[in-house]
Amino acid sequence: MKIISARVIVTCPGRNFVTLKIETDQGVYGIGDATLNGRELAVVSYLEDHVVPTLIGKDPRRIEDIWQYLYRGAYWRRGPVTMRAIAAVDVALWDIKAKMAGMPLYDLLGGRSRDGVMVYGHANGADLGQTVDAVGRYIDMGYKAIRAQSGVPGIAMAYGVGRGTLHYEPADAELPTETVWDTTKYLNFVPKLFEKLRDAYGFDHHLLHDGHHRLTPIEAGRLGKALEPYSLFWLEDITPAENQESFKLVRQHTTTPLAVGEIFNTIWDAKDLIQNQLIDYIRMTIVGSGGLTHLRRVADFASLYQVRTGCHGATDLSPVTMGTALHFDTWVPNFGIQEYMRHTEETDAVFPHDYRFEDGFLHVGETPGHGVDIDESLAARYPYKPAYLPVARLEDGSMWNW
Ligand code: GCO
Ligand code: MG
Repeated sequence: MKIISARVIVTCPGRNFVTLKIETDQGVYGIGDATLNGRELAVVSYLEDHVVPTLIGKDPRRIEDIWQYLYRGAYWRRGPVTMRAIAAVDVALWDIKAKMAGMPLYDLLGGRSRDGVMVYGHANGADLGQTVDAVGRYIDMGYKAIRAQSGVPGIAMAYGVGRGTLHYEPADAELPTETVWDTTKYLNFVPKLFEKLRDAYGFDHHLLHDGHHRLTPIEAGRLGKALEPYSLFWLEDITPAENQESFKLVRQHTTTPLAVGEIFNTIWDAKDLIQNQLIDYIRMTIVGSGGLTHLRRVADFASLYQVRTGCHGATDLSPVTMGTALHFDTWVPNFGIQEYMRHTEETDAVFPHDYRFEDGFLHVGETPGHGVDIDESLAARYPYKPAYLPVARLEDGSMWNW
């Protein structure tokens, strides 16, 4: 069996997606996601100029060998561009293998560990009252777990606050929008938000919050401690994690569970955090972390330390990543939760898929492979549009973390 072609498809049905389609001499094809929000074309070039030529003629069944070839063979290891390109190839090959086996991907991975995948949705509002209402709407839709982000008094454009009710899309400008950040205002506000949410809805639902890398470790510890009475499912990316050791400081001060990892690319970004039990959930997902081949190693390693998974699932990860992640989630023994930001109808039409939401859970279908396809003629109707994530500055003009 041989790979006869590998093509990169770029489409923008409301937002940009990069997809790799690998075709074989036996008529079976596989699809992988390679989207890197705001830096899409770098991955397109990496794939087209440096990866695709090496794939032609290879045996697509040799997933592990091809992974090692692309990882070791580049000499330059790791990084978001490289690992997304590897992920796209890897997922397309798993898709092919599962189709050849006539199995849904979760079966090939080892079979079901659960009936459904608990997901959390994004509730956000421009102020406290709107956010409380938004959480109520998610409860009405049947969600068991909800992430709450709110506009903060005195901060003009807080992270996580969208314009619509269901679809939040931060990469919306041809050049990065500049936002202004103030930690004091944020720290004074967030505990009030969760106090109100627990007053309004009680303790039966899981509540989550994303700090989006804004705090220093000691500020993160303070916030975690202040939120303890409201029993969060997790506090996410509460401080940057380039220095993994800095989470020791956060941990010393709070029992609020911690989640991190959406910007990690390999196990090396998370090794110290996991083996020192400095986090509770690892947020790496398929597209960001070299595909299934690498992510399942991360999950196995994490299981030794009772760290559970919590795959990143924002809209900048295409339905291909969502579908593949759901197969992974259905199998992985140390599953925690799956993020689920709904894609727009336009995106769903370009990527037909068989996963479905019901009562707070997502369910994979039984289609052989990962169950997500791409409608190429529809995709061609939406050409690439440059779109950047915002940046953040402090009130005095210094650059900060968005
Ligand atoms: C999340 C993330 C996203 C990111 C986005 C960047 O928790 O879902 O923080 O909202 O900001 O993926 O492209
Ligand atoms: Mg996040």
